[in-house]
Amino acid sequence: MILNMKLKLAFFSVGLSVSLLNCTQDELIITDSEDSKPSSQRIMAVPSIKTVDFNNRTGAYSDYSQGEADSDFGGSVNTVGGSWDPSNHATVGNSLFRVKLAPMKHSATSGGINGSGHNFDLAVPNGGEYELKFAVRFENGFQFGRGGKIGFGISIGTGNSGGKTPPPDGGSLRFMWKSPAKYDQATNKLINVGGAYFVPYAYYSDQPNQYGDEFGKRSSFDLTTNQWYTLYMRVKTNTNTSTTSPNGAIEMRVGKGSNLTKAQMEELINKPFKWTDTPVNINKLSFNIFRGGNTIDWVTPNTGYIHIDNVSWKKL
Ligand SMILES: [Ca+2]
Repeated sequence: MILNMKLKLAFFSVGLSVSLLNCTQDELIITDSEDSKPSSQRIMAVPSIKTVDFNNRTGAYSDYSQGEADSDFGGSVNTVGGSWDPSNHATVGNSLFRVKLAPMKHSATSGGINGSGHNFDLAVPNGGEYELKFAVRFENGFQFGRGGKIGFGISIGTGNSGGKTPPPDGGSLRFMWKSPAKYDQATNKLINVGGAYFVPYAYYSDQPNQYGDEFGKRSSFDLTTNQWYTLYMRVKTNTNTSTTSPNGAIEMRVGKGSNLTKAQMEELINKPFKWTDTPVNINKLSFNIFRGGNTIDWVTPNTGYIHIDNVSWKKL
């Protein structure tokens, strides 16, 4: 149904005849029949199990093209919130993926989420349960500021994010990093600088507030720069709609080190969970790195970089 909606949107947006070359549940390719150049209309799902280590991207950091990313992830990297890499926010090199966070930007300053960082999503084969793991490192000199969205997440049904009203058939799970710091306009400095940490960040039908739920959970350790962390999440969608005995699940783990096993990581949350009022499947992985929040206290004066490595996902 989601693919059908995307198809219809593609028909409207192109305004030309399009041909559907290949359509299975796992793979959907749309091309423009009147000029065959690859375009943003192309939507090809990534495999249901995959590891991406960027070890083919040796040499110094350079712009990460959408085509290179398509090749590495095994499907289309679909832009979110604007075009791919509008201002060199995505680079690859040293066997890593690196995202730049621009100074004085948050999710609602000029350029939106891509003005602050870099964002895309990956269509995955529909499934009731996925797990996902990746490693992150804050580069030397990184100012944690108040926080932001970090790395890969799982999108359920129609998805939801950005403080929008929870739909009956959509949700999402991501990580954020946070700290007590805030940007102070009067002095052009960060104030209340203190220990940074990871939190869960979930949108679901019964969420208590407008923005994502952190469930009162956080990593027990303080984050430092130049240290690898592994982040793990598992989402099982609910097929019943019971609030007292839901048959879905939410699980998130974090740990210090790269490419940790699940057993080596600290459990942030792991419980039966109802994601949506209407049972739906997982159909996308999200990638978000940006600061915010949407108020000035989320920005930082300096440019910052976050490194990503060893991304893996699996349909369970
Ligand atoms: Ca690597």
